[in-house]
Amino acid sequence: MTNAQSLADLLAGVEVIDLTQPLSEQTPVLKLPEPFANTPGLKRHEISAYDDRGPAWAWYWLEIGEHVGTHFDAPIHWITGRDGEDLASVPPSRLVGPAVVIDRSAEAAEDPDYVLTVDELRAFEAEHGPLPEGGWLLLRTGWDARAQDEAAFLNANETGPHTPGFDADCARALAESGFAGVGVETVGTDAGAAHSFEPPFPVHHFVLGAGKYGITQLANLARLPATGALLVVAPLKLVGGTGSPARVLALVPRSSAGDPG
Ligand code: 23J
Ligand code: MN
Repeated sequence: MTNAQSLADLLAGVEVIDLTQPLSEQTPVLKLPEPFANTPGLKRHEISAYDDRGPAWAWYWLEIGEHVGTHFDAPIHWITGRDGEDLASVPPSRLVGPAVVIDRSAEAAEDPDYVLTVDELRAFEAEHGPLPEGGWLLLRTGWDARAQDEAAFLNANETGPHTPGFDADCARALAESGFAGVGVETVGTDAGAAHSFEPPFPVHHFVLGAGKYGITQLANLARLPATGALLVVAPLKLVGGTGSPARVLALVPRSSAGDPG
């Protein structure tokens, strides 16, 4: 490829898959136990709606936590990454990279507390090659099917939330790899029971502590090949931001995109 025209030509062979959940007042948000503070979800306030306040225009101002819906976690979100990047410091080249998809939807359907282990990660790498440098590890669990139903999505009972994720050793191993970040279908990158893991919230602890990133509440991972997709994630360039709702797209060669639905 030698010029811009050839890059445009390449796009003809590419399908763009939206990995973003719709964002609305109904979007489920994380619920941490007492005594921790929780994030507000989305609230919209009308500025004008083609009325006296603005006869030809409609617009709103938003009230929303940084960590709501399909969103990006920056290193400074966690105490282990506090000296790392805020949203505005993330280099744009880190926001585009190859994605690998580990499908554990069958396991998560059997056990909502299913967590990926280092052995399973190594087995995946033996079959598909090592996690790509600067790339993204996406964990498919089938949890996206629950994303419009907060109770089913958070799946909490008297013992707390029960959603799939990674165990602490796997989170540590991920932090030591050359990849850019980890993406999940659940409300956070950590498993629902991860408040009781050692250390607590190990994906946040190790992955953000290593200067890597998280992406949550992904959709449509079933449509991606195990390897070969290119991920584009676009959080706000918020100065001092710890996280942000993001549009997440995957570019997939037309021949390897899975069937919709
Ligand atoms: C704060 C504390 C625990 C967790 C989270 C935030 C998230 O999941 C998040 O959105 O970063 S688990
Ligand atoms: Mn977050």
